[in-house]
Amino acid sequence: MSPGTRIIEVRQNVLKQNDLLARALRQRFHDAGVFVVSMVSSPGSGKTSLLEKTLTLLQPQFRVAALVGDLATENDAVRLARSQAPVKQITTGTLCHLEAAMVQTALEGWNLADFDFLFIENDGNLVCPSSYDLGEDIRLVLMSVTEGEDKPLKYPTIFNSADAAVLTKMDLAAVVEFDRDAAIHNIESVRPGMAILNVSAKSGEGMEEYLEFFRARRADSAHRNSTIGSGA
Ligand SMILES: Nc1nc2c(ncn2[C@@H]2O[C@H](COP(=O)(O)OP(=O)(O)OP(=O)(O)O)[C@@H](O)[C@H]2O)c(=O)[nH]1
Ligand SMILES: [Mg+2]
Repeated sequence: MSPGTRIIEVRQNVLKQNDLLARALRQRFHDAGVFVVSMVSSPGSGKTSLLEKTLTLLQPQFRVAALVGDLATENDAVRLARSQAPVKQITTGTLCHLEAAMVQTALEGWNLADFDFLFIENDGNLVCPSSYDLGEDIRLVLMSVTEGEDKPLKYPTIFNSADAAVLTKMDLAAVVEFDRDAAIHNIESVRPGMAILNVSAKSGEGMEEYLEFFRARRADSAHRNSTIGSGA
């Protein structure tokens, strides 16, 4: 057996282990009635800014909580905690993504039935998180207007692993001459039919539609679960 083959086997085992844990987590989330949204993007696309606003705006109506991954620092947890929602930081050290086991450990001490929504902000990275299922109901891939319209073409795997794309920092779109049609065309060419939302955490543009997307997807999921539960 060549050394190259051994590396592939180890990686497959790690992924299989993660998939099994993620499946168990997904079942726990469904049993507890919590709708789980994860966010992936390159560093600095605006995940924490958008999530802080999301937690704040959803709270009058819903019970929300968040986990946030970074290689180092508690900075993002400190920012998210300003929303008054329960928040935990996961530091991944040399790893550039979250894994289901990290989520499972971070959830210790929380009663999932206390939450309607759990958000998971992944490490800022457009490559590593794509292969790791975290048991989430939906995965959002964020792309800020300052990154260039070609990111879906350069990083197709992460766009393929996500359920919806969120174009962020829309308040800067004109300044950086963001070509929205080209960005949408590129997303569509990688993942036809993907839901695409436009937001600015700074100006609040698009936030209502963005929040409505979650409310609708959570309601759909609750309906599906009750139909399955009733055997209908
Ligand atoms: N103009 C503008 N700036 C934004 C917006 N959202 C985030 N930013 C800025 O973009 C920078 C990065 O934002 P973060 O929210 O920390 O991004 P992130 O994706 O969480 O970053 P990492 O967790 O490090 O990957 C900060 O300086 C934010 O103030 C926005 O909607 N408009
Ligand atoms: Mg962040």
